[in-house]
Amino acid sequence: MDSLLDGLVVREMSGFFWVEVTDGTVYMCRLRGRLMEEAQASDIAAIGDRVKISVVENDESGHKGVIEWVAERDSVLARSARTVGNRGGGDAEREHVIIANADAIFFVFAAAQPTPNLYMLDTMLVAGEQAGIENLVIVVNKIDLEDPINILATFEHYEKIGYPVIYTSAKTHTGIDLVKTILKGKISAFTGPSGVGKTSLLNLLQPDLGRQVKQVSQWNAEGVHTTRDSALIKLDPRIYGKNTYLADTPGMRSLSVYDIEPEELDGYFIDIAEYVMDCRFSNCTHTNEPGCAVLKAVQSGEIDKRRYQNYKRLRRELETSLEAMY
Ligand SMILES: Nc1nc2c(ncn2[C@@H]2O[C@H](COP(=O)(O)OP(=O)(O)O)[C@@H](O)[C@H]2O)c(=O)[nH]1
Ligand SMILES: [Mg+2]
Ligand SMILES: [Zn+2]
Repeated sequence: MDSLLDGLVVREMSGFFWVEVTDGTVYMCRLRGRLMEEAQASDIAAIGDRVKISVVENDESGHKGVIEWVAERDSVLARSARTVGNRGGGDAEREHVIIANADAIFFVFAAAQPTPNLYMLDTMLVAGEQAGIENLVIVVNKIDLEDPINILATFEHYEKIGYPVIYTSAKTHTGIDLVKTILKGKISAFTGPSGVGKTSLLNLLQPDLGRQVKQVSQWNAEGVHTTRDSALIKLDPRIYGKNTYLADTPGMRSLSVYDIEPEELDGYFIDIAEYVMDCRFSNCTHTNEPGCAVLKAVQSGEIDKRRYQNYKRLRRELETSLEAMY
């Protein structure tokens, strides 16, 4: 066999994968059958995967190849998907990869209009922690609409526990350069509720980028998985240098937690996780147990009360959805 080329999956649609190789050529690829033989609990390839391909065609009529090998993933942002045929290995659900190897997620909220939903933010941060994504960045947009004192009262705490917070206004062009700096050389994704200014911000990062990132829904009204088209948009190398990509994938739109046991949730609240080892009982739920180090830290103000309330609320939701399954 000819030598294989190293590449990055930059687009996937209907079982085809577009792979950008080192010299910049994009090959339209399918998966080597051998890769699909075993029952898979996860997608074999997804946007962001680093792969090796063999070349089938490389001339004026086109660039075609076959994905022969997929590298182990550094991070996996996933959601559940219904099993189709035998691909889930018999399980009711399998992992559908929204994006592999993302380096950063920007969680965009508005300082006002709409009022920030911190429960949604905390839930999304849990999803990002579970995915193993290194840079979880909070963007607070529309700072022109709210008193700075109120904005800080809402978001300053996140900086204290270790999440970068960038304050922006797409209207006055504040904070955009900071976002640009973080994007450089990374694979990133934007998410957040509608109306917070994502499209406006993307258009400031690169002309027309907001229109390109559509994040169309991949689920029809019955909740059934429909044909999906996910892509990594290569950002302008003159601004961002080489190897800077922004994800355009429908899965980012409704980012939520999936496949987390209630007992492991505390590990994904990074401020709560620090105290868990000091609880008297190893199965402590941090709600009413004696000797709970988390409760003590909430009472002393070391853990933010709102974060703790959201931990309890999300934990109850995870428990309820488990009960519904059995
Ligand atoms: N005052 C103000 N309005 C903004 C800002 N960013 C976006 N908007 C407005 O908020 C609305 C929603 O913005 P859009 O980019 O479509 O939000 P998306 O739904 O998150 O993509 C539009 O009317 C924008 O003009 C901002 O920083 N300040
Ligand atoms: Mg939009
Ligand atoms: Zn506890």
